[in-house]
Amino acid sequence: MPSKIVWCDGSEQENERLAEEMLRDGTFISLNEQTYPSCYLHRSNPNDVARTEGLTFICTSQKTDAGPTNNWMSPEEAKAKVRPLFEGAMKGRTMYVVPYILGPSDSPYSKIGVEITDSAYVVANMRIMSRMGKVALERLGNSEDFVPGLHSLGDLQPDRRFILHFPEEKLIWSVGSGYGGNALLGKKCFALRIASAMARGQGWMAEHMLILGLEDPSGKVTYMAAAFPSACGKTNLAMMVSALEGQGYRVWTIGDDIAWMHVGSDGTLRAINPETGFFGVAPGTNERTNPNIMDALHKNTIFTNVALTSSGEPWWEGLNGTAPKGITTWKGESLSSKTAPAAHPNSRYTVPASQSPSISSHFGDPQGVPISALIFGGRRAMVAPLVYESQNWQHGVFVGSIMASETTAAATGAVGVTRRDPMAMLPFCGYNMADYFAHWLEMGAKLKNPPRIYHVNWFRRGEDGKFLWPGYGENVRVLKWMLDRIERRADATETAIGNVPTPESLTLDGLSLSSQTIRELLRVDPNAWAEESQAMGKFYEKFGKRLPEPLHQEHQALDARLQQSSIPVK
Ligand code: GTP
Ligand code: SPV
Ligand code: MN
Repeated sequence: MPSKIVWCDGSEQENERLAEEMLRDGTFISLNEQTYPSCYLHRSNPNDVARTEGLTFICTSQKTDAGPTNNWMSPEEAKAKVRPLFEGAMKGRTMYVVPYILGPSDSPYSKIGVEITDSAYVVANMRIMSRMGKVALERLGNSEDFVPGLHSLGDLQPDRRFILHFPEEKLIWSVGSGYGGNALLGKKCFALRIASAMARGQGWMAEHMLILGLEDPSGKVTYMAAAFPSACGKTNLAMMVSALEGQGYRVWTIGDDIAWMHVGSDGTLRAINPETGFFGVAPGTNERTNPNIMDALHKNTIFTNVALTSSGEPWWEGLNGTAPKGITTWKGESLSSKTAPAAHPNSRYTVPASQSPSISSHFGDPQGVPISALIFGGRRAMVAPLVYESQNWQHGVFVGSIMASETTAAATGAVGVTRRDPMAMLPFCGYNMADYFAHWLEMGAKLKNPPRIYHVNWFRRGEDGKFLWPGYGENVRVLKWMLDRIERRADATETAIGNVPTPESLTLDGLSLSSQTIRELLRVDPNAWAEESQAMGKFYEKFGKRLPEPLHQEHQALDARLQQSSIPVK
């Protein structure tokens, strides 16, 4: 029952009008017009600051089709429960109709969604994150082939918040949240949860992956896609300024969060980025860690839940030293030991991808880019080495399926708890994860030259608790090793878990790492991995008979290799 309905065309004028309205009603706070033109700060409700995985449901007629890692309700129960929350929810508000394309507008791999929302903030974000408005309606034409998404802020109370997915009818309902992946329905809800279920049926893949191109000194670009869990380094890796630029290695960005991958007519795996913007983590972002985004963030950017300096500029922990005097926290309070941190740990910027100096000339390529390497990774203080290579596709799928990572502020709940997060898709797989593993195995068989599969960990810590690896732009050294492996130039040591670089095979010149640190970074401890293997077994048990047999076999083979290499400790 909205008081007004607005069909969004995505135009500049519409965007300006919405911004003015939001400045008037306090949804937007203007930023310094000299240093941050057309940039705004939004403060979300303090109870609505991250994805809420506990309130996110996959609604399939059979519970087993959602699988043991998803929350489930039957479609009937879900609709009966949540429909009342939508009744009259838009009274006195404007309802926006937001048509959008995921993927390049001329790509055969792109898909259309229509989000209905009562949040102007959501509209402004969707305009940056997708090809929104007229362009989408034009592509849709008379077709009914689009994914409808119904969104309302409701009353923003967590006990009346639900993020519902109906993969069988390709439908999304979201109520009670205005934040990120809960509310920008094109992102996690469509481009990952609904799309992963569609992709399974149609023989393609929708993954929580960045896409980058690594240029070598000859100018050749090799494309890689990497799945790390939320707030574990995708944006930073995708946009890095390479520490080996002097040697001719550069990184180009195609995407920072989601990859849709198809088998091309030439039998290669081709990836497109369904999005057009970056919804990135602000804390920790600075001139050293991500100079490209720092460059991009100075215009046309929406900041959410960052702090505000007295000169009207955005600020967050890890930007530059300690908080400047007179700063206002993300909640609008003055900063003190009681109100710290100044920026919410999951504060974010929404910025057009085109504004990054690192954007690839193939960003909008309708055919996507050919992927030569897939990379899995997590945040592990211990156990996982800097990098290792799987033996083949099946082993690589096993490596992805047993990924684990420490939880971050990107979702509500405890931070720093190690959990299994297969392929970084635990919160995003729209169907039974055992079937998802089977789909991965099947995709390998369809590829003429399947990409090599790697695992990385930038977050291993030393005895002093500090990160052993400098990370960020230095991560290019690990990408270069992968490239050298693909081109059969680099050595590796076979271990129980996979191939680990020999210290000499890594390009480490210009880095002052002791040989002891390098050894520690690359160390595979059979005892620690034996424990890890038990945890994998427990995780696999959840799936019962549905778990594909090849993964059981890979797990047994790992155990056998570990037994050979370990010195038993009592
Ligand atoms: P989502 O947008 O939530 O999917 O996250 P993401 O995977 O894109 O994570 P992002 O690149 O935004 O990084 C999240 C946090 O990890 C930031 O605070 C970064 O500063 C930090 N980080 C990223 N890369 C590295 C790295 O190589 N080393 C270390 N130590 N920290 C990193
Ligand atoms: C993530 O949590 O993985 C994100 C941010 O990319 S959100 O869009 O809020 O899900
Ligand atoms: Mn993400």
